[in-house]
Amino acid sequence: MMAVNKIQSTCPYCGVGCGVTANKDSIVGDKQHPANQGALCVKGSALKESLAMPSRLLYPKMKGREISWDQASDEIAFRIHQAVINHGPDSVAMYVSGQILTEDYYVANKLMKGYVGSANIDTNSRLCMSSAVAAHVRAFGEDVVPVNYDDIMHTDLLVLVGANTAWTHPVLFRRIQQARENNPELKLVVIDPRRTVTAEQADLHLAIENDGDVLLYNGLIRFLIDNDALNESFIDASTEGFSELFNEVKSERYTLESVARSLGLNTSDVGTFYRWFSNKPKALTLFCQGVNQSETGVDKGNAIINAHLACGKIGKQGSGPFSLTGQPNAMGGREVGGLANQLAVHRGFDVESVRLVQEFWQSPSIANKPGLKAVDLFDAVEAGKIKVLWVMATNPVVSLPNSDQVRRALEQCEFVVVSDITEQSDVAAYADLVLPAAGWGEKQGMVTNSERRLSRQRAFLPAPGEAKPDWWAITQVGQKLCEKLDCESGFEFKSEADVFREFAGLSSINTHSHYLFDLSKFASISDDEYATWQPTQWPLDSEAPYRDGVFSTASGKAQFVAVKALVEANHGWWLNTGRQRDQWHTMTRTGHVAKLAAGEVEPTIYVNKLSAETIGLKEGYCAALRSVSDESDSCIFVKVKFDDGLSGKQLFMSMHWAGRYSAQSQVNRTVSSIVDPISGQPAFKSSNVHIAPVQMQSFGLYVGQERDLPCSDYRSCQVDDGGIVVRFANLTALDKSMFAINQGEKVFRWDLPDGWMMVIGRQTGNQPLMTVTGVVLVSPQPLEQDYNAITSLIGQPLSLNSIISIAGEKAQSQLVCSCFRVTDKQIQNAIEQDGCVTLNQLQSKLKCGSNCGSCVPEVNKILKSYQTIAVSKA
Ligand SMILES: Nc1nc2c(c(=O)[nH]1)N[C@H]1C(S)=C(S)[C@@H](COP(=O)(O)OP(=O)(O)OC[C@H]3O[C@@H](n4cnc5c(=O)[nH]c(N)nc54)[C@H](O)[C@@H]3O)O[C@H]1N2
Ligand SMILES: Nc1nc2c(c(=O)[nH]1)N[C@H]1C(S)=C(S)[C@@H](COP(=O)(O)OP(=O)(O)OC[C@H]3O[C@@H](n4cnc5c(=O)[nH]c(N)nc54)[C@H](O)[C@@H]3O)O[C@H]1N2
Ligand code: SF4
Ligand SMILES: [Mo]
Repeated sequence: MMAVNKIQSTCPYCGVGCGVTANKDSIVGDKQHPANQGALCVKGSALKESLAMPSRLLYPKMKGREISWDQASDEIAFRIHQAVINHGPDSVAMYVSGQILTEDYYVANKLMKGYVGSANIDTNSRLCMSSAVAAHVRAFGEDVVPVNYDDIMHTDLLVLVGANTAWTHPVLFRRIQQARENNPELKLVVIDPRRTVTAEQADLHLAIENDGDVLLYNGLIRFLIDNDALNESFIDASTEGFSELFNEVKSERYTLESVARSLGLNTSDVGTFYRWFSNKPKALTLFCQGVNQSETGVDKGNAIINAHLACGKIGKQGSGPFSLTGQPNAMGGREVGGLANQLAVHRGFDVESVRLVQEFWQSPSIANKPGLKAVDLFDAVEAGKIKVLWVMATNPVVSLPNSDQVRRALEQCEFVVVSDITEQSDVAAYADLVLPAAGWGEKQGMVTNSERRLSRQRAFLPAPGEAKPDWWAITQVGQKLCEKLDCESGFEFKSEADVFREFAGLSSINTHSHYLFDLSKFASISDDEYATWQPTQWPLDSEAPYRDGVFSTASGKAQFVAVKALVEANHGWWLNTGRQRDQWHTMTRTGHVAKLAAGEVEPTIYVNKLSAETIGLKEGYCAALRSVSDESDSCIFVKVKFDDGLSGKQLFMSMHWAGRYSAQSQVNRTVSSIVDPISGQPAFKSSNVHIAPVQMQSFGLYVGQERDLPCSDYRSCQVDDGGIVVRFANLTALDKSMFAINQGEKVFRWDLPDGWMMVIGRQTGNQPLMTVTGVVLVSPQPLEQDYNAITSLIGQPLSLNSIISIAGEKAQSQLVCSCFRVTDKQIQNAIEQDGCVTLNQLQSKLKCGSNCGSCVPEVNKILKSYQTIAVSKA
């Protein structure tokens, strides 16, 4: 039976935009929501645990001192006004996020562009979607994703390019698996230099060279030409610019053999992909950060779109290029105009658009040229050109490239405001003024997902302390700024619904234009209609965009872009970065959830075993990683793990490590800030780096309750049930005396064959035995002890014998299923000893993968490895 007062809301993580039903006791998938029909991935199903967040920011604070909202908004409005008067509008900037709601985004954009009068408002979507946005604008004349999720069920070929969808958009991947079960003829191709869990599921994996995508896709155009497979009637009727592309792909480098050779692939594999794309009646290409986060990100996007245009596989059910959105409201931000190079509602800075927007806003000023893109914006902060910076719902100290530069920039900026839900975000440390934001579950508004569907996030919890929705905070500042500017206030919104109505109203400037984005029908919806809003897709009047073959350009024709492949071979080590299955970005929302923290437990660099051995890297030991570029001399220490899904000199590291979990090993300290020249999106997936083994003298493990530990050269912290697990390593030997003992504690220390151990106990109540509060192990070798076993001792009566035996247990397993904490070892045992041969059998025995299903690909992989052994033995 459904618990009472369940509220329909939307998951705050990825751009799939799954619906949830929630109250304070439970959060489950919403069966009615078209994006997920009840399914949730591991992050979505851990939402309830994530809400119990330590260190919530509760009050506005100015340099550490609590102040009122009135004082805070006074101060911000004053600082903005002074900066504008003394240094001009461009000395003020906002850096916002694809995780704020449409209403937040709308008022932020209005404040900056209409009242400060500068387009220096950029967003972390610059790091995420800006290449795809630019590719859409070049090809279609507007930032439009021309497909729906449901197309997955109606296609014959699915191509995933630079997307580890099984981990990053898991509920959508589940739909892909469903489509394959329904239609065994459906083929799945994955194009990724890494053999990911997603790639392992594919019919064909093309492990291309880094950034080889444009070459591969231009080769496809060449193949279509050579095999008379172009859709000439579509090209003639609905496109322009094919002849330039034709001229480009005439070059010998685009022949099938030449492409395969350059990309290190088999000619037959490339040929298979080309034939499938050409012969299958329908094809969908899903692409994500392996495409966008590149020096040639925009060109890659257009290379993919070119292929769909050349075959006419676009604007039809089951076909089209599908840019997967990263964040829950990256799409809503794009609709509002939250990128520095957009004005509002899909409009740019042409004279007509600037006039229409200002007329609608009746604002005292209007930005009439693009503002600074994220990387340039922080350069300007460092150069002292930005005097007031307001950062909202993003953690740029971790997520921007060359992040030590970002730290320097923030340190010397005159006035930094940070709106966050926690004081522990890395950026909050640099704020002069912090504003407590109401978080997910406490705030409400609209989000738009990858398939252009607007859904509501709804509040089901009270906001703690004086935390307030971000839109409200902006209106407070907006109202006070208007007083100073002596103009009519443009910020008299009483509710989210008020903001949404105005935003929808602004989109009426697109009604009789070639722009598709138009929500003006909702300009006067009632509060009640807004409150009961059900997921709604735009364009409102058709099933999907461009079904009539008419695009958003002035001519109505889609544009081919004659993209050129790079001819650079990289001979050094290169660093690919991205996501882990169970963490969200900079860990502020997921690092404290024990079941999500158990996936990747420390900052790890993945490397092919053979390549590693050539330079003396050993598994479990530390490596030193640094950028080869001159701009950064930061070096980070990381743990080495072998991964045979990486070849050659490719390294992989996750982007997540940050803050209390491991600020010192945060990967972007070594990622250089090379960007795509058109979109300004950083090339996070291909930094040139140095890597070398580093000789640590001691390795340590602490399991127990929070406490101060000695400084370490390498250190990470994993939150586990009932305590923390700290892993550390030092360039010098660690002595027992370096561990401080707190009052009331008793400590037992003794030597082990290889190192030493320390158990910390405390007398609780009138228990006869002490209770274990912590265990420290230190050794000159990497520790392989099973932290799970040690964790089980914490809080138990102190018995030295059991501690010694448990501390000797070696960990040999890797967590596979986070929901039920099932390891690979347990799955192997179930196969070997209990004879499980199918997923169903494993699930009835261990439950693995039977809750959210995110680990099913990994479970299947283990099953498959046994089937392979069986086949090869037969
Ligand atoms: N678990 C989890 N899920 C998330 C997020 C999260 O933090 N955690 N974040 C969300 C967000 S904001 C985003 S943007 C998405 C990102 O989702 P994805 O883009 O799917 O994830 P990434 O791991 O960033 O990178 C995808 C793949 O690009 C590959 N790649 C690298 N270089 C190249 C190349 O030159 N060519 C090609 N073809 N591929 C290349 C990498 O090997 C990697 O496997 O995930 C969303 N979902
Ligand atoms: N090396 C490398 N770097 C990358 C990437 C990569 O693949 N590799 N990917 C890039 C991509 S695609 C992305 S999207 C970015 C993401 O990077 P960020 O946006 O920097 O990461 P988050 O951790 O999501 O930051 C969100 C912040 O907002 C806070 N917050 C949460 N809810 C609210 C709220 O309601 N209001 C307010 N005001 N604050 C809130 C959180 O506590 C957190 O501090 O990272 C980019 N950086
Ligand atoms: S796939 Fe997972 S993270 Fe993404 S919206 Fe759905 S439940 Fe949330
Ligand atoms: Mo993203």
